[in-house]
Amino acid sequence: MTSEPTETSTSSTGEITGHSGELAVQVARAHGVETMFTLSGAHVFPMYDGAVKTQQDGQGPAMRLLDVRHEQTAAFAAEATGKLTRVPGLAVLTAGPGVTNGISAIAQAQFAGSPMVVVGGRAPQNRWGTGALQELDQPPIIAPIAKSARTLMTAADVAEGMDEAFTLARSSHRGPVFVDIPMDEFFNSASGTVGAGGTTRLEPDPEAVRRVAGLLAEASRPVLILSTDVWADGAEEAALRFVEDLGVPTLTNGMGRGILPGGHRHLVTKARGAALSGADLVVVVGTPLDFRLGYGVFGGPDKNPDGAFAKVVHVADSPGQVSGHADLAASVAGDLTTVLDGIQAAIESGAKPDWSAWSDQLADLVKAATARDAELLTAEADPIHPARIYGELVPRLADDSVVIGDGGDFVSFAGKFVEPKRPGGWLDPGPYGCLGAGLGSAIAARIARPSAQVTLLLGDGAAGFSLMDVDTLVRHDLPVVMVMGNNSAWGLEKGPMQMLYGYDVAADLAQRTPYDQVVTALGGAGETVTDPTQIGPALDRAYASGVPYLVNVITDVEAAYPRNTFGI
Ligand SMILES: Cc1ncc(C[n+]2csc(CCOP(=O)(O)OP(=O)(O)O)c2C)c(N)n1
Ligand SMILES: [Mg+2]
Repeated sequence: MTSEPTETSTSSTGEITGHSGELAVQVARAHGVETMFTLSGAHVFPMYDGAVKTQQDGQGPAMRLLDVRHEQTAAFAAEATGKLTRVPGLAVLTAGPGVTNGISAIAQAQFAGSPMVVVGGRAPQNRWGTGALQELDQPPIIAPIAKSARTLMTAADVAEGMDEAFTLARSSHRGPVFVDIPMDEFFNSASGTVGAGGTTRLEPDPEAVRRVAGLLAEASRPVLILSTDVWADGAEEAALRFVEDLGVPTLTNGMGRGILPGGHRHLVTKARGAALSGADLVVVVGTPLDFRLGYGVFGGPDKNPDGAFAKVVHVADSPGQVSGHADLAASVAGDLTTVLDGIQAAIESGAKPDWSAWSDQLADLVKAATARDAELLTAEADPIHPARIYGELVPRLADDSVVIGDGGDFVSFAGKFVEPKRPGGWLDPGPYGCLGAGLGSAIAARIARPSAQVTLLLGDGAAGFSLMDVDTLVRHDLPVVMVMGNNSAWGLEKGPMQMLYGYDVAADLAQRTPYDQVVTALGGAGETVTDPTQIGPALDRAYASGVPYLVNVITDVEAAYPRNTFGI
């Protein structure tokens, strides 16, 4: 394909003129976007032409076109890019089915607060209502699962509309923004201004900050929870300072994992139950008080010898995120670095609290749990216990590793055993829990962190949603190591159904399928492993291969993840 740079396209900031695709791409570039994830459709061709022109104009980083095999992969790749880079990911989806195929990822971005912009194609306005191909009014479908969803009706609306979309997506509380552009207007030209690409930051109420500091200073057994928005808001350094200087026992989850590197003395994730049951104050930073956190109720008569519930403080990046259902002792909303630094300064201006007895008690429990884990991690059972895979994988993970989980029980085991060394490298399904994000996330990670080790953990069930996009890894030369826990079942559904009914249906998959051969057929490589002692050598071959490589480990379907909640 050839495309001449037009004289009308100008630098990445300032006045620009061009067709809607050029305008939209220039705005995206001004916001720091470097990759467009897409699957071809004529409705969005101008976006491709806009990208090609950036590859020729020498005015800044070119917009890379990354074409995939299913729009869900494009949208999940954009979502993961938002999570990893903290710059909105960009997915470009063709009209109608292209857009509807991206909906799960948009919903996931809304649940996880991931900054992303989705540009949809749209049937031409000059034919609207007469039955053009794929004529679907998309914004009303997407509005409930996005920060904003609207049509940029004319080419003259595109530059400003796109700037608003990116600014909104990347401002607290982050999330997905959808725009579509009618096809006739997509090809039309107009002028517009491209700015430097900004964001907005919210100042917290100083009085609220002081109140939280007061509660923390008075607490005897506090626990801090650091989660996704701490990373998304760029507050990971403030959070680490806060924990180390004050000595507060801390749990991490979501993208917050790694803020305290695995093994850190104040990280008590392995004593989570005891920490949350025994705490007299739980300070939750950067995540909703949802099912993963017992809806914000900690302690109480069945958990705690003195029967007391913990006081709960909710710290959020924006007022709309503060829990409306939990019984809160205090809350504060705003830029999380400012909030954490403010609380710390207020505490340090008084007598320094001493939580060392509580902290030591939890540290002993962490030690005991680590010793218990060691047994599972070295299990020699045949068929292989999924934990053994992590026994082999964890020592091989690099400090800069990006670890992506797409699956059920197999990924829950990862949550238990993998403790990242740095923040921003752990991508799990999060509160939306959508299977199928795997290949899109892996593509995004390989691009966002070109020199990092990238590992995708796949359940055999989850793999079915996106494995064809190994083709994308191969075509774009994106080596990723995929590790599959293949229990020949939808394990996370089989176990609970057995528990509820004493039998299960619709939970078995074909037995011991050699999915590595699928990857090989698509141009990658891989192998099947059935002997626990062979997992390590297979992983070494995978990391050394330099190609998309699937280590397909056949595991024991009976080795279900021990869980006591179904997430409701
Ligand atoms: C899109 C989607 N469909 C269905 C589910 C329900 N679900 C959650 S976990 C799970 C089983 C996953 O199986 P697999 O990936 O093989 O992992 P395993 O639990 O066997 O380790 C299913 C079907 C879901 N979360 N997302
Ligand atoms: Mg499975």
